[in-house]
Amino acid sequence: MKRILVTGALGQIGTELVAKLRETYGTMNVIATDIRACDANVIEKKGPFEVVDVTEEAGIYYVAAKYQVDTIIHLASLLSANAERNPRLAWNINMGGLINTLEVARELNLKFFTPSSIGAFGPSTPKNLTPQNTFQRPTTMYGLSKVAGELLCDYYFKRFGVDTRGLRFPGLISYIAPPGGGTTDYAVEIYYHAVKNKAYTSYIKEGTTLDMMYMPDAINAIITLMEENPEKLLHRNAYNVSAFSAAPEDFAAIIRKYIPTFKLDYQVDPTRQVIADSWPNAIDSSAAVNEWGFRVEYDLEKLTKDMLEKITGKLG
Ligand code: AKB
Repeated sequence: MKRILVTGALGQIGTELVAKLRETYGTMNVIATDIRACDANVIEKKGPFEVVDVTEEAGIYYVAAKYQVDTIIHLASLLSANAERNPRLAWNINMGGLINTLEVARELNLKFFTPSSIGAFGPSTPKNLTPQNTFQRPTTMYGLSKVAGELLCDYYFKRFGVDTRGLRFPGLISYIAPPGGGTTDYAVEIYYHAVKNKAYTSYIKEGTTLDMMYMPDAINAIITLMEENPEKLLHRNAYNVSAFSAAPEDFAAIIRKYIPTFKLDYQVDPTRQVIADSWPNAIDSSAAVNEWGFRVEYDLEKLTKDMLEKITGKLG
């Protein structure tokens, strides 16, 4: 990767990914794009930024050609809970945006990355040590857009030779930009509420275990995968990747090491609980480990210490 266009750059992943890519490849070589312009945003102030609506192919093509990029990292998408609220819009953005960016990658001969998700699995998928290749019959609009997206990326690779790559991300935890409309957002909220109120009401019920990862490990995984020799990538578009599995009470137990009076209670949101129940408990990341050396630095303990420190600093 030498010059990279990022869609959805103002989102949870994009904000941190753009900063890291600029540090690694040079500020002017990373073109941040998003559907919204945001004057106050640090991304815009520190390097190239363009407003791009991924449902319009011409706009993506124009920016990719203008900056002569060699890679597209396509992040713009609706997350699971928002997609359930607006299924038609989710289809248009998640599938329309993906095929448009893939077309631009095909036309301009660009490398391509887009994230899939544990949401690409469904109730018939084995819940524990979920294999790399297994049943994928998700029951959510988000999930089916992710499975279709994995297949579409396979198709563009096989049919047109586009160098597509992707990861099935778990819930991503971070303190810089908030997640927007996901099922796993509670795993971020719990830390903010712990610092501010020493209490959190979880919309996901006790005992619901899901895969998670800290953002620095997710960013590192994207860059490592994109830099890998393509011949090693047998499962190029949809590697299972996870750092650990945890339920809400597991987060609370570690938070109490730092905030002993922290209180967790529950008020379950049926929509997001149904989504969470349809996802695996713990996926198997061994294909990513074996094919391109996927590894993580943060487990739940280390992540919790860092999140609490950073949020305490941020909130003053
Ligand atoms: C969501 O909850 O929708 C996302 C995901 C796991 O893909 N964080």
